[in-house]
Amino acid sequence: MADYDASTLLVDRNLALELVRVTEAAALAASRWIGRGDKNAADGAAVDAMRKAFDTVAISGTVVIGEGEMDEAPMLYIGEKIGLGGPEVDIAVDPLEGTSITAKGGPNAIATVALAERGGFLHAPDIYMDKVAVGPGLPEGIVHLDARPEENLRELARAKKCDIGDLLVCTLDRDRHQDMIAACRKAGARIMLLGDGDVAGVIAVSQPSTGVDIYMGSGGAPEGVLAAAALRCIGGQMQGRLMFENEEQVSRAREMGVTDPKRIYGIYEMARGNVMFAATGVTGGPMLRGVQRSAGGAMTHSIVMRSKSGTVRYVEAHHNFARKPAAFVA
Ligand code: VTB
Ligand code: MG
Ligand code: MG
Repeated sequence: MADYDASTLLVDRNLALELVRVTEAAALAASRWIGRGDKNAADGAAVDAMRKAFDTVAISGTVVIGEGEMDEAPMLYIGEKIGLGGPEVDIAVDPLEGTSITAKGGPNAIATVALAERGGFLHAPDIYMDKVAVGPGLPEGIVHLDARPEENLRELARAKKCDIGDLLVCTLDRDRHQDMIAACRKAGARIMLLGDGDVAGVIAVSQPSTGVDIYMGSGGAPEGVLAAAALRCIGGQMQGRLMFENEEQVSRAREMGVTDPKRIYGIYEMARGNVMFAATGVTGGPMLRGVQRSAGGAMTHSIVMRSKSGTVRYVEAHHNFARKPAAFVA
């Protein structure tokens, strides 16, 4: 059992549940736009609602993974101070992870937030990150970003005492993954291709109910940090490497504190110290159900967890719009 200080514990615990309110608000707002073909409207609604919800949370937060730079994003931009006042924390947000999926009514869109002590998150620029992740309970270093897909699959199958054909790989359905997908298929593995949403894709490795054994491939770097925060809480291994496309991106990242552009980050280098993670389903997926709207209300399904205790909570909330403050009715 870990030592604890009762007052910090109370703050942490309450904060974790406050975070769910924040992701619920974003998911409820985005849910109005499911399948309506307008991804920007869905995203805007989620950002707006999440920003408002943060005003009621007792933190002195600084956004470090957000919606962009101050001059290009009106809200939740990098460096923005949020919260009612309280412990100094860093915040990573993706108010709607899966804008296109939401616009099409596809699966796996989530509203998500992570929180760390000051300086806890890698300040990931908005570029791609190459990622590999596996679930908890496996020998440390069992998979590696520099290993070929078939090597990672072989090692994973050996550790899980199964055939490669029993393994399910999850990745984004992108042309840039063609060679990796071909290598996995040649090795005999099965693949789940996602339209979008690699935060949920990476987290899936830690959840037996999803059937996913390994995540491979490149996606957004900010999404990589959010996924790392989640795995810090729930267990599992992940490596990430920023994928720079030009010198300008490299120097921009240097300004944000990235000293070695080729570095492979482990999970603790992306999300250090005590972290918390919350997500609410917008559209349904294997981990979270989507928002269900009905007359005068809605049901949301969320996950919230803390690295310190390792407790994972699923929260099913029934919202009664007639009794919610007007500002939070979406
Ligand atoms: C992924 C996915 C996101 O961006 O990170 C992806 O999880 C990466 O970019 O939902 P590409 O779409 O260019 O591959 C999103 O699709 C959007 O943030
Ligand atoms: Mg976003
Ligand atoms: Mg995103």
